[in-house]
Amino acid sequence: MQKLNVAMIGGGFMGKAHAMAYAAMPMFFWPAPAIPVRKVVVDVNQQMAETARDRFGFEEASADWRAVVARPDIDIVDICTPNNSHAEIAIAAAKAGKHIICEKPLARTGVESRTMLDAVRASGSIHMVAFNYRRTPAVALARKLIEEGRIGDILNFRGTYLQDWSADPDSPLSWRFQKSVAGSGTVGDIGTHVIDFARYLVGEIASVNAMVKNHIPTRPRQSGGLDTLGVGGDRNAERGPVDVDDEMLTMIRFANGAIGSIEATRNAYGRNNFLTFEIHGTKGSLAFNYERRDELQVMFADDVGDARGFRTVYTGPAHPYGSGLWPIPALGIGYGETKIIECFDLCTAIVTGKQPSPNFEDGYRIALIADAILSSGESGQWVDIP
Ligand code: SOE
Repeated sequence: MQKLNVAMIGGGFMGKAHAMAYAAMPMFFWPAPAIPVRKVVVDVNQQMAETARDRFGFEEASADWRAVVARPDIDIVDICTPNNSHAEIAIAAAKAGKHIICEKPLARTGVESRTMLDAVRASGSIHMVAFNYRRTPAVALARKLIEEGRIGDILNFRGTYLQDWSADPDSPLSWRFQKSVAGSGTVGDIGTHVIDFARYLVGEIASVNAMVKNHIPTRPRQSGGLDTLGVGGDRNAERGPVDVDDEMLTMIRFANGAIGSIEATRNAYGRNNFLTFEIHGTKGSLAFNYERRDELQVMFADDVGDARGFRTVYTGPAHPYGSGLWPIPALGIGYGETKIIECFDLCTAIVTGKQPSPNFEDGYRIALIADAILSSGESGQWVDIP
């Protein structure tokens, strides 16, 4: 069986998720398309890299991503760093002829994302952007039902992503609140996951009309670059400026005539990973909430009159990716499983030579939509997506 040597750049939250997926993918999907080998992990200094190596089961540790990306024995470069370094690493990896998986959002802006897309087009690499939530089996099932015409023509899409980890105004000023590093706030960080759902399930977005707001203009500065997602820090530290959005709400027009809305905020006390959609079609409806991710709510208009209404389908072996996952519905899908499936799809793409989805083309399109939301938030006007 083919082996694929992985160089993972970044040993934080995403590094943990990706490393687990490399180890677990062949345990779930067998025969595996290929065996990913955790070859080398890179972090900001040698000590952190060695800790990541020991923790995540890599063979080697390095603090020099440029040297690692150029190594002839590396097949896949996996980018798990903050947004401002995605483009530089991806372009170097493409030039070195590597296959690439990059954490989301692809980059800080559409322009920056385009440079990455151009680089992978020129190199012929397989490329993927890690919008993992579409790989939740219930979400993939929704797509299958839509493709089969089971809910008819799509009329609308309502999507939300609500979290509360940044609601405390005294939580630390991490890179996620700095435009120079993150590109944007809620729009790029979590709004893009919903944009990915909208495009995956309904189709291309043609125009947006948005409100975008910052609620907390300063936060206590933190020492070090670690992102603790709202936890810890010195509440009394000198405060620094937040120059990104905390909340977005946009109307959307799809190219196929459907309409919809997307809301996202990380300041919704009580909401943790409230990533949802509801889709109405001419023959039925679908609803999903990631906080209950084993379930897809389904309603078909031709249900008999006295039993009409949403029913709960628990995903299992009968559903997308079901043959590789757990043998009984509702045993439990988690964040880890979405990353395992992502790894399966990446390795399948590499061995078959067929680009996976979402790839850098999708990441670029999503970045253009994010740019349009930010621009509409400033102008108050409808903005067409180029
Ligand atoms: C923080 O909002 C975050 O870690 C996002 O960056 C991830 O994409 C999301 O999956 C979980 O929350």
